[in-house]
Amino acid sequence: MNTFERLTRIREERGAGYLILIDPDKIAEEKLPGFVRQATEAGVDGFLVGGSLMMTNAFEKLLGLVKRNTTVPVVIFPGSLFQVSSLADAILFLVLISGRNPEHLIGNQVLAAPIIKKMGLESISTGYMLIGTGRATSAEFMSNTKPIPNHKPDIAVAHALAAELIGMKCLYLDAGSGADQPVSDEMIAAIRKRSSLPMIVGGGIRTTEEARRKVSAGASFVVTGTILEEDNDPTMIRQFAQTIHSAKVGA
Ligand code: 1GP
Repeated sequence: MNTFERLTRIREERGAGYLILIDPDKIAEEKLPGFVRQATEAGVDGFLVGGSLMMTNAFEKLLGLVKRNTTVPVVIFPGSLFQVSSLADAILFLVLISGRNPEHLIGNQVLAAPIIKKMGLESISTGYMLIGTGRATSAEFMSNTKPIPNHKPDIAVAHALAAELIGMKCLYLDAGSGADQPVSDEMIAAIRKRSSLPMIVGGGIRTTEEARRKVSAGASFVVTGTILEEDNDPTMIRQFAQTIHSAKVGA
């Protein structure tokens, strides 16, 4: 079973899945193995590894540490061409569809594709949408794109449908790491009404109640990063996992 099939099975069996984003810049190397083991025991369904700005030169080393300390899927969430490695189970092959920057629509993909192919790394074609919910985020600044306004669900729906018709396998709605507010429930619900593509939702999710609402609106996977960097308490991870797995799934 490949990683996409494993993630699909999680969605089928648990309704929705819980993913933790590990930004290699934000966690100390010595804390990483213990954190990953605790999160795995606490019920996380997978790890995303990456960041829109990478100040460390130890991306691959840290990715290897994550991989060696867990049994759940480890998927690269690449912020740049430097974040490609065969140590992961798969990579989200992102196309930044909310933007109109050709480098993130096709330029970087052309540069990365031959390398990913040669590595034999599983690639999950993902329509990535940045949603603007407040102050500018690193992802917005670094990608040099304008996010979709959070109060414009119809624009997001049109982008999601375009991704589906192009043949992408997955959507990622991201308010950006550390965003003031998460993606609105209305936007998630509007997309879910029109598309059955798996939908990853992240950025600015700080409470279990917010995570529950995202699943009820139609998110297939909820991502948290910043909240655990601020307080990496395994009890909190367990609560997020339980809430996401028991939430009523939006249709
Ligand atoms: C960002 O969706 C992720 O790409 C996670 O966001 O760090 O705000 O939880 P946070």
